[in-house]
Amino acid sequence: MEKKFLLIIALVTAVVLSGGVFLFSNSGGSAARIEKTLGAQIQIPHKNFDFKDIKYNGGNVTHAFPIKNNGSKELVLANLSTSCMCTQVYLKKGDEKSPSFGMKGHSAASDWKGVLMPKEEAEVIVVFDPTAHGPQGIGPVERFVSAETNDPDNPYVEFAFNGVVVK
Ligand SMILES: [Cu+2]
Repeated sequence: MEKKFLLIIALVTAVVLSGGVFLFSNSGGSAARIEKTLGAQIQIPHKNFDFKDIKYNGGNVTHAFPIKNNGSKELVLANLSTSCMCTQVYLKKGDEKSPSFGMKGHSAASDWKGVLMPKEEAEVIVVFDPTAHGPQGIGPVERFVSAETNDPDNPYVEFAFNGVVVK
């Protein structure tokens, strides 16, 4: 009888503990920390894009913003995030894709960092889901995505896009 009771206590404790661990891991890791690097220099040919008409039923639309490390030291990007839950962002370098990041506070913080060697190029890819806001989301949209960098002159960069969601 006493053994059974102890077993139950052990089981309950195990469940509570694993639940605690799950909750903890679900609350997200810590954001990446970046040190400014003299000689890292991000070059951004364009920071704005107009999708014009975006068909509500046409599926996600994407745009690639090219970036380049124009400096002499490694360029680091981290803490990518978007202004809204309808928008995702990731970094693409050749065939390599970073994880996809969403709206700050709505997705777990990530310590992911992307590195561009001197003269290396990459793309900041934005993905917009025109159905994310439902039929009420028809009409003009304006969103932005952002990233932190180790470029002392551009520690925070933003890319914006706009368009009109149409039926
Ligand atoms: Cu949105």
